[in-house]
Amino acid sequence: QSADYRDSGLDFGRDFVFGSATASYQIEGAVAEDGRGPSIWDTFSHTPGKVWNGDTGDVACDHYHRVEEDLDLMQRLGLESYRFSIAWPRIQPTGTGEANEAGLAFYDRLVDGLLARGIRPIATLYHWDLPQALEDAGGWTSRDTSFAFAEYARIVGERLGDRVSVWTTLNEPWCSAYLGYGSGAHAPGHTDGAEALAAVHHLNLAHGLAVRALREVVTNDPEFSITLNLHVVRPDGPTGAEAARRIEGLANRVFLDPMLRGTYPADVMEDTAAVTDWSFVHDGDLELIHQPVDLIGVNYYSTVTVRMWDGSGEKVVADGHKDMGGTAWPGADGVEFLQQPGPYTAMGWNIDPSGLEDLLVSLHEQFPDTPLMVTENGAAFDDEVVDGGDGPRVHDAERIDYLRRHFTAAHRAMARGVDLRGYQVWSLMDNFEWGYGYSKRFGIVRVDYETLERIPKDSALWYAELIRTRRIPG
Ligand code: PNW
Repeated sequence: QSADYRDSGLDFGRDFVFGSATASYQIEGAVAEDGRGPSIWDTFSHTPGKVWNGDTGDVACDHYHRVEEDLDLMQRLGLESYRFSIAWPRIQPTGTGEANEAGLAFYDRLVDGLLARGIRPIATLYHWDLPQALEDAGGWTSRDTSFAFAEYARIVGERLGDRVSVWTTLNEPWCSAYLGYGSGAHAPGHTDGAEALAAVHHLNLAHGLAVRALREVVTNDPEFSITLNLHVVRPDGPTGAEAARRIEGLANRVFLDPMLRGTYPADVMEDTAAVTDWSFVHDGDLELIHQPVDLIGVNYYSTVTVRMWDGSGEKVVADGHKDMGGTAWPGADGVEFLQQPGPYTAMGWNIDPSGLEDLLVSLHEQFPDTPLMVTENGAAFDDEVVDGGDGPRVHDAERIDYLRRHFTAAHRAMARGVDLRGYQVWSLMDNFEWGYGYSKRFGIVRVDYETLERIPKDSALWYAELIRTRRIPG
């Protein structure tokens, strides 16, 4: 059992960048406005049976129309950065060709609104809303998508490349590849391990090509990064190390190695040889993927515990993924994911801040010259709205406790020498939680989906105090 991490008073210093994060499809709504084309998440969410309750992002938090109000909210909370994503189908409705001026203008206003309030823009180019037209041509199983992505990156870089502080190419390519094409839990909902591994490579290639394209057009010396949901894998028993090697390979090293070392892990290629021959990796691709990055973005929520299944009894697969008929782990059929000890969030994800400390320290040891940023951390809980006398209140003590413990973990990692530059809490507001629709609330601000009113939860006020004082509140 880990130390409880419930510290207060720890000082993060002046330079640490405290912010919060969202993503386009999860908050914007206005899916058919100003020339936006359809994305794979429009298609997926409108397909019966894919998303809880038939929820879609059609309206979401209506952020597209409430951007000024949301900017004012960020300012009131004292955010120093805002991590948002750009919807590719607003910029290029079919994924290639002419830029759509209205789409560029929206993000132009957002970035100017942030700068006017002293908030640093952290822009993610791809948080899962692939133009549907590109999916119809093969999506991430096609290498053409990587080259289309570089074109899109160039268009956005030309427009915003004088004002964005941090560019992130992709958000969690693990999810795009394995949940999108392997398990079927995310758009486009395919269940084919070979497709998932092809998607891994084309996402890696897209990252490299986009960094190269952005570097050519930006003018303000920003930082370039990628955001990964690296898995913190705990081994169990005598076969735990073997199982952990496989899962760390598929989840972590298959992204980190090409991007930061210019190689694919040989053991992962061997483990998956029966699934794919990796012929989608062409000569020269690894050099293209291996672009210098200034920052690794870390999304952290929880941990997994693994061992090899001994073939007897029912295989345990408590990896937290909805079973849509495929697998998120091609070539790792023999791995068991054990039920984690609690406590849990409303997602059923175990709460373990030691995983964040371990992950940050491990990354720092592997890549000592690359600074880190927590680009997502936060929790869904079943919030209750109560009458506070002068209006509705959400006393989300569990979320405050979750954040306190994870900020403590981050601080401990820093005390151990990790160069951690900032922390973007997921999420600024309740939003469309992918396959779970609006049933899971991650916000530090509540969204009333009837009135679309924003109500800062107690966690938002707690976070505002942390930002103001630089210390974890008592
Ligand atoms: C991340 N999984 O998603 C995303 O970057 C956010 O958009 C999302 O809202 C947040 O975490 C909370 O879920 C994930 O199944 C979705 O392992 C699913 C998984 C991991 C991350």
